[in-house]
Amino acid sequence: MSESVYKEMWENLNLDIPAHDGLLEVLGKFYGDIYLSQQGRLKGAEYLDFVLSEVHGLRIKEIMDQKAQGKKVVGTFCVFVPEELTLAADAIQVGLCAGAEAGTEAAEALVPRNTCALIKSFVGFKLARICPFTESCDMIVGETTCDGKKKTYEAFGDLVNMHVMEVPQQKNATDRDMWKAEVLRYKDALEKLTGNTITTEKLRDAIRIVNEKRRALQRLNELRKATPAPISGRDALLINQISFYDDPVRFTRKINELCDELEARIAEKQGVAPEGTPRLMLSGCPMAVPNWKLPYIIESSGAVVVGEESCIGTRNSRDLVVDEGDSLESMLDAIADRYMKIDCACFTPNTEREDNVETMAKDLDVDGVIHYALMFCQPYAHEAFKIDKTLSEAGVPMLAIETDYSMEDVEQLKTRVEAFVEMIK
Ligand code: BJ8
Repeated sequence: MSESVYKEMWENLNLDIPAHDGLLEVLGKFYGDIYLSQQGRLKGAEYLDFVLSEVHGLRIKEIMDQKAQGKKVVGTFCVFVPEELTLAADAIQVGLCAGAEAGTEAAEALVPRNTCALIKSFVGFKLARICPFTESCDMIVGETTCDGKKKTYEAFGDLVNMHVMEVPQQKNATDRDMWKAEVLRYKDALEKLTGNTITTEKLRDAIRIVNEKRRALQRLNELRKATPAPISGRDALLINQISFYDDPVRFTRKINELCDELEARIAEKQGVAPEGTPRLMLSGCPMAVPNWKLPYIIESSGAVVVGEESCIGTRNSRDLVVDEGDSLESMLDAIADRYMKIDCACFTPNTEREDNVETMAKDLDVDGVIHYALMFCQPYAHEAFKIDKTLSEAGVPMLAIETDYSMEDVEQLKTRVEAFVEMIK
């Protein structure tokens, strides 16, 4: 990324330029070590490399150009925010990554120290002024999922223009009614922000765009059932991460091209790791860019990751909005229903997740599951016990890991992962 070309844009976004330069340098090195060092990558991975190399450059420029034409930008932290509505309001939706340690000291003046790394990261990125996506947002949407997030939004709301969606904790009829009301309240907030009306036609087009994006991700997941594994877990994770901030139509086209290449590779029995390499699945908390630590450790310990049961993974792509166009009211209902199926650990009870993990482990024919919880994340740490029980009854070994974004525990994690891989071989 040519810094001189974009420096003025970053300055206009009020970024802390020296701190931002430092972040890009670390990110570039990290990406080189973890991604560019891989052997036998797909040609389609050039798209991933390009998007990553231009993540704070060309993509931000595109967004700023669209903003100059009157478009609004909406930032999100959670897969509960219906992208269909955002697009139907002619706005741009971006996931705000929150996958790296940044501005931690400043963040800890706003949230307790024993808060998960993801929350500290988005607060830290804002306070340190190093994320051009955050700075380009006209509205940031939070949600009442875990306690850490919902209490943080109270303080975060003093720093940015926030809209908080109330997400139910259970899935009874009354919860669904409340969620539908929240979907409508979000629609109103978008219409107010953009000055645009969400019409039947616009919502129909938006649903189709987002469904197509999810279909491309579903196609990718399907292809990952092949043996030998045709794509690394690292690249597949990156695809899921990019799905949150690249243009959705371009993303869909590129991922479908990449899937064409995967199909050819599978037909020739080619893979990224030899047949017989232990196949592992990740399950748990989302891994936001550039949180590639655990997949890298796993794939340098003699195993390959073939699935991610997470919000930056199948939890975001599993379900489509079933109504692609009858009436505004029926599409809004279909959106409410689709998002109520999300099996986030913030729900109680959350037996769907146990069923989904078991089904996915069987479908992908995995040799084991690594359950990943961020330190201080109560919902996923609790569910690790249930997932372990479900998997052990299904005969699938599981390793539970709790970690954060620091590199201090890499050696210790590597030892545990290597022992697990050895055990399941
Ligand atoms: S739908 S998983 S994206 S809430 S790791 S901040 S839960 S303490 S991220 Fe999530 Fe939406 Fe659920 Fe998905 Fe809290 Fe846990 Fe931190 Fe978390």
